[in-house]
Amino acid sequence: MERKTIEMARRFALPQGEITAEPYGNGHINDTLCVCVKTQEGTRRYIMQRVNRYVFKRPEDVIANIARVTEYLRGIIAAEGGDPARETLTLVPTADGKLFAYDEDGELWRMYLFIEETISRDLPDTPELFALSGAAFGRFQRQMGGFPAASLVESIPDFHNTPARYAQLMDAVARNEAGRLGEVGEELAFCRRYEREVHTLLDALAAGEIPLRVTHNDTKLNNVLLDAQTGRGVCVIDLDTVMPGLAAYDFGDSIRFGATTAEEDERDLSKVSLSLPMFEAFARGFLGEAGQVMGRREIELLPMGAKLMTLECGMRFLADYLNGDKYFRIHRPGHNLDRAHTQFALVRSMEENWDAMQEIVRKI
Ligand code: ADP
Ligand code: GN1
Ligand code: MG
Repeated sequence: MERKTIEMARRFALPQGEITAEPYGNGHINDTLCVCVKTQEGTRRYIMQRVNRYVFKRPEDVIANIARVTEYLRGIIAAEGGDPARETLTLVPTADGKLFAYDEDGELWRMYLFIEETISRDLPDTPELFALSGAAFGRFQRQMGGFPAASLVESIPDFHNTPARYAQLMDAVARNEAGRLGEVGEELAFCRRYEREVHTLLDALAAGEIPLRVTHNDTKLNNVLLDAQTGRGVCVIDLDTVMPGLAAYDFGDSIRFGATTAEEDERDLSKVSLSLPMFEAFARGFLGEAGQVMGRREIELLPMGAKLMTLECGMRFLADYLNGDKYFRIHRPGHNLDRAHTQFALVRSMEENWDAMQEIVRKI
């Protein structure tokens, strides 16, 4: 593997020097490597990724989206006095000027400049740091405000279409591909209670109450790089799912992952609950940036975004468990079922804190 990845790395336009590569990060989808090149001036680092072709059926479209979005952001960041090489991703071209390379198995690889002196987290350390990540995702949405949304390819159709995700779960139930249906009766009963509520956001869109925007759609805390010194959100990464979407998706997915008291795969469910201080901190950070361009109804629906994104992610983990773990990378048997459990526990906790969540958003 090491030899193969180094051969792959050599296809990109890197400086002269000895190359090493190591697995990197905690993403569930792509294979990520940190590539180091020892040059005469010192070591330079890069992120090289094999794009998951089960998840992304048309990986070249994903690269095209990312190239357009990062180019647009570079212009905005420079105009706002920022540092485009640090505040958005930079694709490294291949020696023959393409933004990706195929290996002999037909898998697509890409490379980014490594953004140095940053950290990424799976749980926020403090509400203050979480507010800074909220500001970064809110800023991303504000900066993308003028981009022609319809010109982006939908890299995964119906990605946050929660009713469609519900239907996919029911389809997985009907197929029972891995023979695990007997184990998940309670979990399914829980999801069925939401059969109507899953429509709330898309109904509001259809009724013209909220707008379609360019959204990131995968706003996990570990998809923003924080400055190692100050904790400021430096760069929003993992742009594979940037597509037309709703503000509530980006807000909600961040809350799902970061405003919880336990990791996404915690087995002790007594540890899982919504943290209201984290919720409030993120909402302040996010609305401080994105609030400038959002409407009243859009803001009101943010708590619903948190609940539906959490439920939806739980349904996706559960469906993947039923399908035999084909989509999300797992590290132990039952991993996707454990992940589904934390999501449903968090939805329950949100129900218990529902009035407080609404009140916090109203107050801000
Ligand atoms: P996945 O889609 O599998 O989640 P990501 O693109 O999020 O893959 O990358 C996985 C991890 O690699 C991130 O959480 C982050 O820690 C790190 N990472 C990704 N891109 C960069 C970059 N340009 N500079 C530094 N670290 C990065
Ligand atoms: C995946 O790629 P990563 O690990 O940042 C997934 C998200 C899920 C998340 C759950 C393309 O995100 O939608 O919310 O796992 N990304 C894709 O942790 O499906
Ligand atoms: Mg990621």
